[in-house]
Amino acid sequence: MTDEKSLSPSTQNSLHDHPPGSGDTQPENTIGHGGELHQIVGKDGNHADGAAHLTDNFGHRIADNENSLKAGQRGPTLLEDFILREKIFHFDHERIPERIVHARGSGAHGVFECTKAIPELTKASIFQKVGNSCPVFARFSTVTGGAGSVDTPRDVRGFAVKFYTDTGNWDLVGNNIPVFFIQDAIKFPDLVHSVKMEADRGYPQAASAHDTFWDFVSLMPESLHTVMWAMSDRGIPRSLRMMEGFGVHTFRLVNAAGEAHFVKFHWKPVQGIQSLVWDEAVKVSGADSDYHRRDLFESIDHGDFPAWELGVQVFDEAWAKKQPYDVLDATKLIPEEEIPVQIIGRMTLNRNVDNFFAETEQVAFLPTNIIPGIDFSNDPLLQGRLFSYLDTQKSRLGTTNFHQIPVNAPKCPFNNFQRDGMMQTLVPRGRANYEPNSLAEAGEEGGPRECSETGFTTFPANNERNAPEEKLRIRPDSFADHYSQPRLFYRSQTDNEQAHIASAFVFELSKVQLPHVRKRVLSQLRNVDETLAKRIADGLAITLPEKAKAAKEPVDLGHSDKLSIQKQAKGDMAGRTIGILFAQGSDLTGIEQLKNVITKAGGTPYLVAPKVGGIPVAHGVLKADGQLAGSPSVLFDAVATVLTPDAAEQLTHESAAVQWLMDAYAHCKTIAHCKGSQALLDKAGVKKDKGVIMLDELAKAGIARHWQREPTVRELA
Ligand code: HDD
Repeated sequence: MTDEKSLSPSTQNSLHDHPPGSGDTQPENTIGHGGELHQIVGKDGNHADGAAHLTDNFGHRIADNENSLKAGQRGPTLLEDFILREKIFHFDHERIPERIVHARGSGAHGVFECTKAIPELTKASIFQKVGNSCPVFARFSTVTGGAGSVDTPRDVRGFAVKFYTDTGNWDLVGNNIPVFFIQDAIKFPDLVHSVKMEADRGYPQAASAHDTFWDFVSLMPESLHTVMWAMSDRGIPRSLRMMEGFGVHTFRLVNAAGEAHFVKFHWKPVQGIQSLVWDEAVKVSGADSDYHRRDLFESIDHGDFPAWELGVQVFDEAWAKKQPYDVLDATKLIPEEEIPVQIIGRMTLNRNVDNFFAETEQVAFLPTNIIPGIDFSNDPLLQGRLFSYLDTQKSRLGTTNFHQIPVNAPKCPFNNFQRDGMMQTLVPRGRANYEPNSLAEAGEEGGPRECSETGFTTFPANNERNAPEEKLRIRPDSFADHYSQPRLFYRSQTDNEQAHIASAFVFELSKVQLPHVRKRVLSQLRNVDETLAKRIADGLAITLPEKAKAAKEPVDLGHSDKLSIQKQAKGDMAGRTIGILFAQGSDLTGIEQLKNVITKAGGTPYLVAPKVGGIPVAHGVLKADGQLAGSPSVLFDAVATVLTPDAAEQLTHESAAVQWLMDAYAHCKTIAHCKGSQALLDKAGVKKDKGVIMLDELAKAGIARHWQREPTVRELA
């Protein structure tokens, strides 16, 4: 145990004593308590096999964990059984309120490293020198569904990162989409109520395809831009590792001289961006409802650490004023062609959580967690968020002391005169719990003091754009153009991506029961792009309604290639999983060679067979990683078949095998096969194209999706 007397005031409140970058929160098998750490597993008295003694919460050893205390052989259970009561009492209270949004999430620890120093832009200590680093905790989430919902609905994804810097925690609480549905925080409860399950019927879960969401967005044209993104392939990411992240709002960077620039934050996945196709997302939900969570956990577990580059778009007030949109409007993005993204750092997630509840569930992100050198802007959405998050943590975590939970505590010293409260775990000493005090003059500990040089100071900005004095409940005119940027987004997509967007609208609106809502969506979309509106109307077999009156007529903003996933696609195998189907008699050497090719390229081979326990192959016995019916091809980025003609023929009578290839083909995946597999390919309707290749061509061909195949396998809107 730590010698209490030797603790300095600053270390008294520090729950952690690890160097930045270690990614650690606590030594193994310890719990934080009173500012010190107590070992759960004592050195003495362990069982012979090394296991610790089972105790109750107060350290009393338990002799029997199988039977409650009863009056006689078959008599009633006794109230005096404190062991039973404590166990059930604790269990009854295991759940805490789930997040009202972003309830379903997956998190991991890692490290952030500065790769480009920007002292001219910010005094934030982390960006002063290349190589400066700090631990991070990242949590990715869906927005709409409950904590137990599936990973692959069409939805925006949360992308929240907590940087434990040496000047305090900085939380960048963003999404995988650079814009947001609403401009003013006062509309957030309405937005969320409309998209979550409908209030009377309690469904649909984790889906926007229902009346109330489309009713709301059709009445709020400002939401159209984010709706376009959500209807695009961005709304169904292949993996949490393969999506971009955005801070969304315009923030400020402030340098040591007190000069400020506006900034937008971007996360660029080193793994590349990749999405599912809708049919695949639907099937993945059934095949593996934890698809994203498992993928993140396993990639970290295997040492294939996901990484993102942190980028910034920096601009000043003068540039901002010249734009046809307002940079304080969170429904607008700044095209990268206008202001390029400069890469300044890299985040690597390298450690899975030890305990999901303690870390991923209890992590509390606060946009108010900001560090000297970074500041807010007057974006009215951001301003509302600055209230909301602190509030929600109190209701989720039950106490104002949620900052003491290890995943939330800063890794630098923290000291103040905030005291007491529920679940207080710190034990401050002395009587200095107020300030100013002169106790130090009497030789007592006087506690911490403010520091005007190093402390956080707010950038003394003018009220951007608006006259300062009046109190107004208004939307500025500069927020009035709701259509130009959705148009820019739509027109920047490939033909095939545009078809996906149109089909997504058709799907969602086909689930809408209220005909006037469908019509209103279309009347809004006519302002974005007439051809898109027409495609959707055709897909729904309804007539195009009148165009909605625009608050401000849209302008043509051209194209931005960075808004398209397919224009930035990476075809390599790194970080991807390739399913290999084999059966009795398959060529073991061929399978081994294939596995080598895949592993060498940084991919993961996954063996699939009709039976898992080991089947005879030429020459040997081979165990599969997954059984055919439980490992559909939607779980893989590409597939390969190594089959004898006899086995292929036999599998033509197995619907799971036929479906395996049919889906891979319909989802435009690479299919590598041997000659022996032909019968199965034929049965599945797989036709030769650039993506249907022989096994030995895989290394060279890579595993990009073959979108030119799509019109032959699917009728898109
Ligand atoms: Fe929010 C959670 C992202 C607007 C109120 N939000 C939450 C999370 C993310 C975002 C990633 C999950 C954090 C985690 O993993 O624990 N939210 C955003 C973005 C927004 C946004 C990118 C717009 C640009 N949010 C927003 C507004 C409000 C909230 C306007 C309220 C006025 N958000 C919340 C919340 C949550 C939350 C209710 C639920 C759980 C939590 O905070 O910790 O306070």
